[in-house]
Amino acid sequence: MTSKHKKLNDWVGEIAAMCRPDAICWCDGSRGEYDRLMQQLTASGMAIPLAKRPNSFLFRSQPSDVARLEARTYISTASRDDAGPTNNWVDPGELKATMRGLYQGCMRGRTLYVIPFSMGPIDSPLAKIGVEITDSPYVVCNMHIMTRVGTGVLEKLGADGEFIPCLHSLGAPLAPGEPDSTWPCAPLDKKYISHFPEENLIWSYGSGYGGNAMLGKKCLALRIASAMAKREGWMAEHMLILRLIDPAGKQYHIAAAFPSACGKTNLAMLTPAISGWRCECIGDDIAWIKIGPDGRPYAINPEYGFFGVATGTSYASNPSAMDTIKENVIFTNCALTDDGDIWWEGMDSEPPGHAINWKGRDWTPGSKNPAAHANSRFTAPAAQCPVICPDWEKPEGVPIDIFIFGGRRAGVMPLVHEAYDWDHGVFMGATASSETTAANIGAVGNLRRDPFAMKPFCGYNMADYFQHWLDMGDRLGKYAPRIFYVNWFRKNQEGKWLWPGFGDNSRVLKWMCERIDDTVGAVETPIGLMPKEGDLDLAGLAIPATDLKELLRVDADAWKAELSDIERHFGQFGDRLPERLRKQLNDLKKRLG
Ligand code: SAT
Ligand code: MN
Repeated sequence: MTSKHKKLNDWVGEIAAMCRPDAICWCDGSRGEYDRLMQQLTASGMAIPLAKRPNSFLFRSQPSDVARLEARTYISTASRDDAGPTNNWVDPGELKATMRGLYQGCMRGRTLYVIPFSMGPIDSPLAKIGVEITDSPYVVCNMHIMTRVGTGVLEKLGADGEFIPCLHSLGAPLAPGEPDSTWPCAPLDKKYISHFPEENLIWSYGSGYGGNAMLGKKCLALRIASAMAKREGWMAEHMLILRLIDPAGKQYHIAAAFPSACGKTNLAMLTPAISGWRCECIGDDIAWIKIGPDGRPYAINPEYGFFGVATGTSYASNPSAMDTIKENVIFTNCALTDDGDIWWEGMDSEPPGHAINWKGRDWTPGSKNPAAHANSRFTAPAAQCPVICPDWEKPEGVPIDIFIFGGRRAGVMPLVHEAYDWDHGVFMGATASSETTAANIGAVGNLRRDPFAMKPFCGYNMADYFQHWLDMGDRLGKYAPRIFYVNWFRKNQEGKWLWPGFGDNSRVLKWMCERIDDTVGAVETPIGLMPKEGDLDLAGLAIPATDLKELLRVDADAWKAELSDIERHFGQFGDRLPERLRKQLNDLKKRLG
């Protein structure tokens, strides 16, 4: 099969000539196709069917291929400055030459799959079409869940529609008769996740994991889309989208940006601890936002599934996620129990007496190695989420009322503060910070500035991205969402978390809703507007008064110490940093005295 689209057919032909696969398969996105591939993967030992979860499979990656690889991720623009100081850059000509060398014959012994996919509901004016070429059937199955795949996409593409070419190879050709490994991939120094935003092109080589390989997600929907959004006047953000409904039935739509593995999926599927309030999930990772005909910002979730962190997920922390992953799920790097189920640290159940850990070895409780990898994942259809919003596939999206930024900080950052105005909110986003997690290869727990949680995902110069946020605020005017900053992770002297988090986070969201309805006031502090004593709804929550005080304390000395770090952070952008953000920094300095 080929398509009616000459440019697409030519591209597939060109890639096949370079990569030399044994066969070419055009994916139709059907259930039959998924089942066939999973059968093959099971037969070859890569997929382990789970007796306890219908149509669900466990995969174990190679220990070197367990997360995103920021050090091997490139934004390749003609001018280095256009990628900016927060991205790795190599000249496009040079990078393509290197990668072409790697791609030569890289699919020998394998099948080349062509995956036409839509990011966003196919009929949405905000949707974009991509076509991924991959030699990984595991990636095909994940793409089936994470994006809208198949013939409907080719129909929309027609003979000359626009698509974003996404090339992926495991970088592990097979000689005739050579047995395959259960997780083929290339060595670290041969892995590349490359983006050419000036021509909307993605080339990934050598990794089979997550966003390195399912190219619709971080590569297309964030890195390439952010650059397109800048050019076209919309926004591609690393944000969950949720609908909060108050006891009277009033709806509020919230989009929130946190770095990977900081609880986005948990917040997106929140079970409110306050009575009468409900939450519906629209997306857990990415928001595409465009100004609608009425002037308000409308958001869609471009994805079709969740690629959530499994480790730590439990009925206590996220019951909706647990109910989402009962069937039709791909698990990666979880532990396997003797009765054919998965397990990970932090799951409600007692640890199994024996399991096979994510490396495929025997594991018993007390073993010094974890059973599941800290970045173990589930890939599950969004439609299976019990609190999925009935409007989650609305082509025009939902109108956003509130933006939230945040990160994981043991100190300094209070539970919540509100921006004085849009520019101040952009400053909060631009200076957002977090302790690093296992979602990226590298040290865990180091503090880093992660502006708008987009540091690993912004496909152009971050300073220009800041300017884009300022421009969008100017265009939105009175319809600009209010901006808040939260930190669920503040700790006391003993290193214990002060805030219970999870369902109790609804208390903080309620305060935000009351702020936008103007039914509660706020205290003006040097860093922003904060809840007045008694304004946070704490009914039914036994939290010591001293803990609450500490959660809402503005530590002026610690903030003053932050200023030099913010200055250093801004300094890297030189003249490209918008003047309006420099002014915000000076204003903060003045307020801190
Ligand atoms: O980039 S991934 O898709 O592997 C996950 C993440 O970082 O949130
Ligand atoms: Mn993410």
